[in-house]
Amino acid sequence: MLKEFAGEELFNALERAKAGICSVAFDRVVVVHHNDADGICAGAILQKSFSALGFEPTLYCIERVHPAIVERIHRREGSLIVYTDLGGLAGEVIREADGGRNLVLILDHHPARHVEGERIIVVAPELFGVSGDVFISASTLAYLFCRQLTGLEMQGCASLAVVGSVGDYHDRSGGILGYDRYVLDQALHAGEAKIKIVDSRERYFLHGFNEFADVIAERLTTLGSVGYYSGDFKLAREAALHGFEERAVERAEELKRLKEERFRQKIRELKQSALKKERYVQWFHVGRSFAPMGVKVIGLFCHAIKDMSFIDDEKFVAGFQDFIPELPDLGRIDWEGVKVSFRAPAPLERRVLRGEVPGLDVTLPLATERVGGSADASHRIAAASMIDKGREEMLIREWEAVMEELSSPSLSSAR
Ligand SMILES: [Mn+2]
Repeated sequence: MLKEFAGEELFNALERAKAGICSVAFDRVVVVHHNDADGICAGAILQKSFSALGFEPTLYCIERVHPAIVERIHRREGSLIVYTDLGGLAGEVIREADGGRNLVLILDHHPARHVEGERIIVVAPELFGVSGDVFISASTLAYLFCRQLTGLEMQGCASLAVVGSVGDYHDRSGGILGYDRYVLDQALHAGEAKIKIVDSRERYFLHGFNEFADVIAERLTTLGSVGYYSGDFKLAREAALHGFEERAVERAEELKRLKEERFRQKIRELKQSALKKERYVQWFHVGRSFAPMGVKVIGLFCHAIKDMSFIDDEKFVAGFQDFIPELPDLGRIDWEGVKVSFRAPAPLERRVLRGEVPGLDVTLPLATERVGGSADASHRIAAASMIDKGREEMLIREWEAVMEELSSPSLSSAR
């Protein structure tokens, strides 16, 4: 069924993964998933499926892959460790940290790299040209994998895949497409979902939740990312598997209010001259003042303020947030890091898109590399990186230098 729809490549990749898993003995399953709606739904699908196979998986929710985190997860041996919605580019790091003690499976829809190794399997549609940004979410990939592995159509899993796809905004063109659509069709056929057209856009009503997929996704992302350090991703996982209890809905609302309050407070501080201005960027550091919110939030915050009147709209906006090395369920890890997010105010955004100003997809990864950090998502008008704590000013200096180097002479003379 999938084979006809998907063609050979994904089908074969899933078959290879299944064969790899069936050929190795393990007594424990560990699922490592991202903390947004897509990652949480993918984790829930894997949990449900491995439970049906008689395993009680241990789940870890993380915001990003870092060697110190991976080492902590891979301490024991004899497990199957599945990464989902992250890890695509970190296969080498994971393989090294594991040292062949466990079997590793990476199921990711982000850009990915092949990894050579007998005990590591990477299934990443981007590797054969399928855009994970448009056609397949991590939840869809987890769903397809689990169906292939178990041979079962697990009730509710197709619905979860739809939530994950919508959570990653794969419905942004009016409805979800590609593999995500294929799984939506499964949910429709199973009577789990119906499509409603609202303002010329599709919305997916899921009977199991008695709610629309976009509403569910927003709640899951809020619980998982705003409530990351307070462990509210566990409530999100519960809700994904068994539906939303009143207290999960209330907690999501409470976290939303917490985020808004912290944002308002921070905006007041920034207006009172907490912004540092360089030639090309204005920047600030929130330290740990956003806790218990995870580091995804600094990006949301930069996005929220970038067009406010106290912002100089000719300079980029950059915000730093401490990565707290005390992780829920994992404990203290041996790394002190900082996340930095860059955004462009609207007028500058237009100049970047016209090619008059170098894009963040080029400048931030270059500067990040110079300070020994690692780039996260990098787009022309929005990008983020993780660097070691204490190198914030160094990163700003290097980024300014990169801007100087790449800015055209006509641009500098116009200033
Ligand atoms: Mn995703």
